[in-house]
Amino acid sequence: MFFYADNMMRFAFSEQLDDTDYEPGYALMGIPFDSTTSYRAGSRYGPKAIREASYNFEAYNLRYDTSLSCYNYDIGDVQVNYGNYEETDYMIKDTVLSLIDMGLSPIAMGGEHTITAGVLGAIHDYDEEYFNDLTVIHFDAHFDMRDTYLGEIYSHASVLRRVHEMNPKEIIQLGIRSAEYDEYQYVKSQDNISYYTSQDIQDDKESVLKVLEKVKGPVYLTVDIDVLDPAYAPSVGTPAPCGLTPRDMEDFIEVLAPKETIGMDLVEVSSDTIGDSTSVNAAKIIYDFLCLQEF
Ligand SMILES: [Mn+2]
Repeated sequence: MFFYADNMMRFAFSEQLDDTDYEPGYALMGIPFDSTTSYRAGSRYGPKAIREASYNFEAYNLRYDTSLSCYNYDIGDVQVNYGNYEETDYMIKDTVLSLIDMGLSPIAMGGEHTITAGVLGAIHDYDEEYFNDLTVIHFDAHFDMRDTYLGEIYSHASVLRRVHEMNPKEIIQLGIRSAEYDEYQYVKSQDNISYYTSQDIQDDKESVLKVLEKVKGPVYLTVDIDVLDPAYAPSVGTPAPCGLTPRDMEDFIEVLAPKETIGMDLVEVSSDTIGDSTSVNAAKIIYDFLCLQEF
């Protein structure tokens, strides 16, 4: 009898994709690119760390009283070109476009936050009109709205600016607590960007949840794990104190996951030890998201 027959190279509960015999669902992929990281590097190991940590959870989800039952496939890691995001962006887009063609929604495991530009870029290139109706929900300690960072157009600190330039319907930023003055002015000057700081959420989470409940149409989630307090997620590219708790994330995912979610990413995990709380909390967010999917 097999007591434990899973493949640790895949996310727990996922299947291997057989492209001649599969059902529409989610496709998990690692994107181990971390070349523009400015402080704690190492998110290239994020996909490995998240997959390893995912084996801590059980198929029944007590918090939501449901079991993980949706179709989801772990297709492995996207080939990246270290040191060259433009080239990497092309490879991410090519992969995600192929998945969309197959009726599979992407769940990307970073890697640094820059990779979100590739995943959302593919959704944008696939159907621009559809993209214009998309709400991007962005969990992060930082706005990531700089025009450029250290001379780079594509950077973890400017990725949401690149996403905003693609013209989604709306961007809602949650857990923000660190900013550069110019990007803060930019965010405030845009009608279709709103933000809630970690203090706003601590003071009145219920009204933020009510805002999210009202979101209609397609939704994409981008989760920078540094949105959590460093007490829960210390191994990140750019840690910032006074962040959210894992319980806050459970509450947000409960409201967001059942919407028309066309994909998500979880980025900036740079765990370098087994059992690091950063990767455990990252895996938990993806696990919770999948538990609340019905197809
Ligand atoms: Mn970020």
